Amino acid sequence: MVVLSGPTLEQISLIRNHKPTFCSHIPTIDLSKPDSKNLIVKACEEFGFFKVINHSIPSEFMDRLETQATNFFSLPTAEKEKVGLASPFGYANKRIGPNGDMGWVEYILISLNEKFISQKSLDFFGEKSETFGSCLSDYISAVKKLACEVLELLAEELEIKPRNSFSKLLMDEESDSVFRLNHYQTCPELQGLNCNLIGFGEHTDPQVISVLRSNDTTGLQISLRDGSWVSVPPDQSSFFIFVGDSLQVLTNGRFRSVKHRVLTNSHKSRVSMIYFGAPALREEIVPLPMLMAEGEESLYKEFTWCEYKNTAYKSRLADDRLGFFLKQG
Ligand code: GA4
Repeated sequence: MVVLSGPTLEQISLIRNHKPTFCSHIPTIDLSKPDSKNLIVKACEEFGFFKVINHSIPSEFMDRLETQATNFFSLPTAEKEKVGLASPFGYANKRIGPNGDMGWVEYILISLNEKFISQKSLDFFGEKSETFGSCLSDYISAVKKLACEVLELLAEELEIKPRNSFSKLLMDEESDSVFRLNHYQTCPELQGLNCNLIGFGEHTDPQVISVLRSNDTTGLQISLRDGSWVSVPPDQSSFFIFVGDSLQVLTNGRFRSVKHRVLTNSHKSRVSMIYFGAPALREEIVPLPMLMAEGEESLYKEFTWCEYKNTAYKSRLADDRLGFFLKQG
């Protein structure tokens, strides 16, 4: 029997004798190739997930931010807490969201919504840490552009006009997008025990689209249509894209918001950076009329991003949040 000490460790789920199945067929989109549009649509329908290569974002952007993040996470706790304690924005260790979810992860969550950016994080990333601030803004502008490019390719392939029908949601000045830096430390107490802690429990992302980049450490898993979990081989030079709940609704269920989770690696810590592209709070999340066949009805009740986000923050990580908005059920 595995005996773990410490009150917080006991609250974090553990997977024993976990033998990861590596997914050999993660859809991979080469953005330099013209046939990518068609493959992106297929990947969004089948997996709600894909990997992007040849994306033209300079690797320095990723490397510089990773170095800044690693330096930040190696600071003493009291220093890290100066960013402000996450509620939801700021720094937190193990606590995820407001409803009791726990994971073996420490993170910084940053609002990109100009109206809500907290003064504390501005002080921290702006004045006190100019380099961190500038690495963050270079990186975020680049991944936001990538997210928009992907959304525009999707719109073209689906023959949605104008081609910015999805991307304009992220480009809106009041877009409520979020950025997250996660640090999954190794857990010394588990070394040699053939166990993995849940770093970030299973969930779908509520937003439109998420763009993830991690260092070269395993841990990310996605859930396939049959409910099985597969591990995603890490690739620090590529980006991984997730369809979020809002994009599932905008396509009336044609695209799949993918369930994913992160297990900790007992030998090597993992650092990931994720951009969550979201609409403005006032935006209605309804299927695009151009995607609806004649007589087709929306599968979902009408809601704004603000309403969906409020529901998300009342839910537990693993809840089926879209289920609350299904017309039938
Ligand atoms: C999951 C996706 C993003 O990381 C996030 C998370 C948010 C949080 O960590 O504050 C939530 C989670 C996420 C969904 C349900 C609620 C809210 C934690 C949680 C239990 C920033 C987001 O937007 O939703």
